[in-house]
Amino acid sequence: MSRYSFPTPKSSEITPRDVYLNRRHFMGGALAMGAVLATGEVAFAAPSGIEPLKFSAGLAPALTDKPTARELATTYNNYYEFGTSKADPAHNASTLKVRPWTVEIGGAVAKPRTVGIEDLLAMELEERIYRMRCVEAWSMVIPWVGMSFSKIAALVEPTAKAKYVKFTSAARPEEMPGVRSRVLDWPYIEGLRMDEAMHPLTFLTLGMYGETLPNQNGAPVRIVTPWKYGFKNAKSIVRIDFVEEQPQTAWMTAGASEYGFYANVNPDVDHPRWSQKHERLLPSFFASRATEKFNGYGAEVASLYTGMDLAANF
Ligand SMILES: Nc1nc2c(c(=O)[nH]1)N[C@H]1C(S)=C(S)[C@@H](COP(=O)(O)O)O[C@H]1N2
Ligand SMILES: [Mo]
Repeated sequence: MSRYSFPTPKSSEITPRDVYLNRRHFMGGALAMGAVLATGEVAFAAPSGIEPLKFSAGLAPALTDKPTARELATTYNNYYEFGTSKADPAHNASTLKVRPWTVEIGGAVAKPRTVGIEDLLAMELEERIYRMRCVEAWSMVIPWVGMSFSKIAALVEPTAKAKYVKFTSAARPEEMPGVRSRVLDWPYIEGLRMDEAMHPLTFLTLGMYGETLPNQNGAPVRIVTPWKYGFKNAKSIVRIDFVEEQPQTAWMTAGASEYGFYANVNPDVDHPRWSQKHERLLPSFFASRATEKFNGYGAEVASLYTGMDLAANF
């Protein structure tokens, strides 16, 4: 894995949360939502449960595009447990109880364990600014906070039988209105091949924009693989299993011909119902740009797929 050696962050590079609160943007948002007090200060209700995080800076391939506005990345979401339209999760996800929260990690491992969210938050965190690409042909640039998934694997010591990793999201009808209808086969299941999961870019994500995740973005813990379509990135994870067989994912159950297991971003393989050659980098709904193979992360990940037919294994 030596070709993936990222620079080691110095502790002097700890990024203050203010960097992503981006004063001007923040003030603008607050003015739109809140009231200006007589003192000139802006009063607004902070999103509940969101806390600042400590992390070291940037260990991802550099991007030319600037991060998407936080306001957009937290209000235009896919999270079917809270409804199928893009605005639903931001409206509905406050009912999800993200504390206490544990993740059961098991399967083909020497040391199965239950990890509390506090234990994960106490680990060394870093920020990764990743391009994200939804299968629906829109993209965003998001500053995530978390750690390489391989650190979690190291905790439980996968055995030689571990060929894939299966992620299971929470499915709580009382807290998640979408789970009361059968839009998908709940719980939401996703998976990665072992070498994909262990790739340094694969990110166990606890925060974004310098703070803990908003519920609509998958609080309190989700996975992020930036070279794959967004649906691979299971939100609000409660179980991680190291398994022998390729997991049957929720989207494969919904439509095996439309949503493959690999789901690598690939301009040459169209979705059966639309082209993947172009995408719209939000907030621009009009200017389309060429889709990049592996979402621009080919230098890092293409070697995982040497000799594989990526049209058959879409
Ligand atoms: N549990 C769960 N995880 C999910 C989804 C979902 O509906 N349920 N939607 C996926 C899709 S299609 C996308 S594009 C991303 C969106 O993540 P974001 O809202 O943080 O941008 O989450 C993915 N993870
Ligand atoms: Mo998506």
